[in-house]
Amino acid sequence: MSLVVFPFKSEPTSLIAANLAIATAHERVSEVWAVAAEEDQVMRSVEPIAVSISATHGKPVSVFAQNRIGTFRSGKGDAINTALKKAREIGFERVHFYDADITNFDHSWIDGAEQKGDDGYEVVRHRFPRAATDAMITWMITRPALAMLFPGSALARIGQPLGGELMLSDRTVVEMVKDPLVTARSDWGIDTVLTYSTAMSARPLYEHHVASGKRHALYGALDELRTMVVECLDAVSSLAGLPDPGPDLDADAPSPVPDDLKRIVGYDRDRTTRLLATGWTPDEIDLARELPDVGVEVLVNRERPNFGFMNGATWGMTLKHLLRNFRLGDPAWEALAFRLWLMRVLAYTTAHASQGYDHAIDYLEETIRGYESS
Ligand code: GDX
Ligand code: MN
Repeated sequence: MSLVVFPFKSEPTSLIAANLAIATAHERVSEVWAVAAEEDQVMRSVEPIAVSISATHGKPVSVFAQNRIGTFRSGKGDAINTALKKAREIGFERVHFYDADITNFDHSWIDGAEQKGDDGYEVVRHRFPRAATDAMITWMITRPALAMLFPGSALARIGQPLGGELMLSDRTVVEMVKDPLVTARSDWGIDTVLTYSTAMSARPLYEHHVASGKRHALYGALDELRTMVVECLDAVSSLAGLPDPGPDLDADAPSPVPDDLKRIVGYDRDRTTRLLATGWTPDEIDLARELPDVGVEVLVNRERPNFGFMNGATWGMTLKHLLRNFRLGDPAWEALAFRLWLMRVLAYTTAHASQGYDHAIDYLEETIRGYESS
């Protein structure tokens, strides 16, 4: 039987409750866990709801706080590792993970993964369309970097390498709990290293397609994503030089994207543009001067927004420089990496996302193929 795990931090209690109830009601699911960031008010508000869902369905539904396991900032990775470790001790046939903020979660997610598990796949990843200006870390950092580091491999083609929605067989759980790359990664880097390590452990991976897309909380100004940007950049650069998992990847065929998803705006462009000028330090300016080719253009941002130059090719070159030189924890590097990513996101939004969903996604896919052969 299967376990379903939701890491949660600050989602509305009603949304967490709805998702816990959906998972608990599924016939394949024998137990559900909600792993809190800490023992706070959110966790206390979920506890009584879990008790009542458990009583309704006659299955254990547990709410507990994550342990300190990794060596990076304590974040989502500690929650995932806490669940993996505990699941390994108890023993479940399969373990599913879902973000707690999904607003269109239903049994089809669990069914899709379970069916492929029945077909023998040990790792099933959910893949789904997202708004053209959502997933900007996936599109601008993780997918390009995986394409550059592992050209021709499954890692260069996985649709949602940062997705928190996946199912692992018990054997895969055992492998992940033993893998220091995974157990160390307590921060936002967890999704990246899990993608890599599961690709190495279970071949081939399966990507299950969720046609309705992933609906979840979106962003205001993109500074809300600053920590995620630098941690995901660090995580993917930590994979440089590691073995390649090979090309095999099985997946559902894509399907038409819902029209309303095509119209969703992922972030606030004006508030994000204002971030380009703020907070430059002498150390960040020095690092920007050393960027290959783009230093002068980048530094214009101290005076006025300037990002049109950050096209796909220029970003590819800049990202390569970041993959080699970026240092997590160094304030100047973190500020510069985040700012460069903002320029890339704004350039893409202005030149491509503005031309409509289908154009934008085709363009993004084409950039990934370009990075793979660069
Ligand atoms: N227990 C715990 N502890 N849960 C956390 C923590 C933490 O420190 N931080 C976040 N979470 C939960 C959160 O409550 C949610 O359920 C899930 O983790 C994902 O967080 P969210 O804020 O919704 O992330 P976002 O911005 O949706 O990012 C997702 O997509 C990114 C991407 O594809 O770009 C998420 O799956 C990221 O891991 C992924 O990088
Ligand atoms: Mn989310």
